[in-house]
Amino acid sequence: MNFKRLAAISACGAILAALTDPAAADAFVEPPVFASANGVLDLLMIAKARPIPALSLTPPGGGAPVHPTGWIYEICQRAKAIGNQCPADSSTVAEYGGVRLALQKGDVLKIRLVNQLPKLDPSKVTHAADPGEANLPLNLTNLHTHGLIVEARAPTLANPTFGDDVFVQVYNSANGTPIPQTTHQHGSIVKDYVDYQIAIPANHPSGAFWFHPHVHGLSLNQISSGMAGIISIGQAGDYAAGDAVASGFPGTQVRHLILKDMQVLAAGQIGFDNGPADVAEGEVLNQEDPDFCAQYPASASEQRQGSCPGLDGSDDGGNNYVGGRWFFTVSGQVFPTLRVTNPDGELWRLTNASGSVSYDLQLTDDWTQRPMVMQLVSVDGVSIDVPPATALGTVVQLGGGRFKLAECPQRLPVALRSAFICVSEFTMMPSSRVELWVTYRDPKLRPASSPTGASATLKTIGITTGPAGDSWPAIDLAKVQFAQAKPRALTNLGLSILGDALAANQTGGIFSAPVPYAKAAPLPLLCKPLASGHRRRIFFGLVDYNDSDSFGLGYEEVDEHGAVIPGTQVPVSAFDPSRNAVCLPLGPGQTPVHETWELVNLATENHNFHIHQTKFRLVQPSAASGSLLAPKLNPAIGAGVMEDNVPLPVASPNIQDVANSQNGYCTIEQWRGGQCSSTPVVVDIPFSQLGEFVYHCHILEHEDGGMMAKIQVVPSPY
Ligand SMILES: [Cu+2]
Repeated sequence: MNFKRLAAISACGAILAALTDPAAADAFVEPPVFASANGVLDLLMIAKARPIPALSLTPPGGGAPVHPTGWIYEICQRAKAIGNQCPADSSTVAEYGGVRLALQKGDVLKIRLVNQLPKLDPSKVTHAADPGEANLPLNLTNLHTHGLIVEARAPTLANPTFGDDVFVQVYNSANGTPIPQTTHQHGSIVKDYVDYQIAIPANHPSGAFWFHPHVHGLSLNQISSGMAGIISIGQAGDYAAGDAVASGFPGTQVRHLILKDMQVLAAGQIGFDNGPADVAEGEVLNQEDPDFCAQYPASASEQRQGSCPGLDGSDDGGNNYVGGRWFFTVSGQVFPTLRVTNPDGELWRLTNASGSVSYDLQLTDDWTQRPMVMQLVSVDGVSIDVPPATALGTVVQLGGGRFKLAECPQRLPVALRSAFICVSEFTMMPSSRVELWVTYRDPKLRPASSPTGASATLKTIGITTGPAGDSWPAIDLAKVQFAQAKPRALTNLGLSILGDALAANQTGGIFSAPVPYAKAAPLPLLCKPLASGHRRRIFFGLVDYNDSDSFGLGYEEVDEHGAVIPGTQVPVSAFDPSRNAVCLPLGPGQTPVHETWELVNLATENHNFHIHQTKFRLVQPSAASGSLLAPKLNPAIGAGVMEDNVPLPVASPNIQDVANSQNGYCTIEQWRGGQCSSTPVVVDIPFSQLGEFVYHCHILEHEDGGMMAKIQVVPSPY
């Protein structure tokens, strides 16, 4: 009784909000698409500053709203460009929300990236005093194709373009000349523009990936200012079909939800790492502060539709953000409305393109206030392969503990390759992607026609990343209206998934087949295969536990009994691009090589491990060979879930020092001595792409702060 009354009030509230809040009427618009043709997508992308009309701040004294100036990509087809400029017509896109680059397997992605970013106020640049980082105020940039399994190719005389190489630095010469750095030089320095040529392997998985800048020290600034877009390879129909009709799920029913956030300041004075500095009305705080807003609304009357109000944190030693606003957009829109009208539902591709924010997402039914159930289709761009007999606990482990599983409707007596995996909540740390099939469901969770007025709210319910971590706010991100009246044509209970996670590991798949472009070459000095049975162990910690910003990674190699190999140990150290933390060759005949890595979190805050140019699988060293968690993947059993980023659970110290005097971080010695317990996350990583690349924490505050290391994969000598 009470329940129904509450529901009525809340539905009424929603209608009121729709009438009074013009943003609520905003129908969701798909990101603009640049699609390849005849095997090539050739673009000009100009990184530049631009006001964002969708975001506005009303000055406290009234007056015209102020739009923050973000950094965006102006993009056009290269064939239409005039030199390094895009034409001033509708074929040029320059949106904050991000575009989608639609590619097919076997395509070549060509991008000329031009840097026209503004020079930065050195007093507001955080890492410019770090080794080798004196040039950061010049706002150099570059590009990384996150999640793509492609070569990290450096230029040669024969081909002066770059592959997916994060070590190139593009300077805007209008901002001044970079000062040569004697230490930690990050790689090639180029002026004004750079040409990328990224070949997508013919056996690359279909799915959802993204691109963003990757300059060490400025990644957070540039991504939180808006610089990111998404990449799709192939079609959703390549791996997903309705369970009623065996034809691919239509691309017209796929939505691309790019999650970005931006902290917009009111005029005043803000404390930066280098001290206090004046900020203008509408200025963007591109070193994000998790304490910009209160984590939860102060009262039930505080509506957080796509934003939250700045908080006065000065009593706790923080900044006063009153008058400012923290925006959380979906593909560039503040609290858009998604109308789900097709009776067979929609496939949602979500990308966390925020710099440091973690989201804990739910789709909450507006009547019942309960999380709705959605079918999990892919994780980090690769469709899952979970055979029906898989235990649910195993599924959670495979997904890195990111999902809250929900009951699924009974599966039909048909031979679906992958079980229905249903989720009601999913955590997305920075860079994470997920694909979900969304449709209205009846109380038995079966897909059903939606009653008139059925709606839901896509929201992040707020998440704290451990005792020493950050508190990310609760925000309503989008309104969802269901109008699914007609009979379903493709689906009975869900989508049938033929996961690329499996295909990638089968004969001919990218993690199985010889690497076509790799040619035998002598091994460089200090580069050798990891001995059979050995594992690499990576520590996530602080270089100096007295300094909470001194993020770094440590390293050691262990044998099959867990004993550390003498001479391999590297203490927790900040990123040094001049030295390889890891170097390995491909296998004989230029075949992909699998390695087992142990990821040890020394912190009482979560980190988010990410590695370039590949995907990995969570494993359990003790799992039986018939399990999806077995250290060695058996394609006859299944491939489970392949990820490119995974949250690392927090350490639990049993000594007070860690919280009291070590900024919440254990030392390697304390972990080894048992004063700090932290169960390693163990992953099986296939290496199939050559080049110099990185692994790092994808919380960009941590990455920019040094929690990154370099790895090189070279050809096999035979
Ligand atoms: Cu981290």
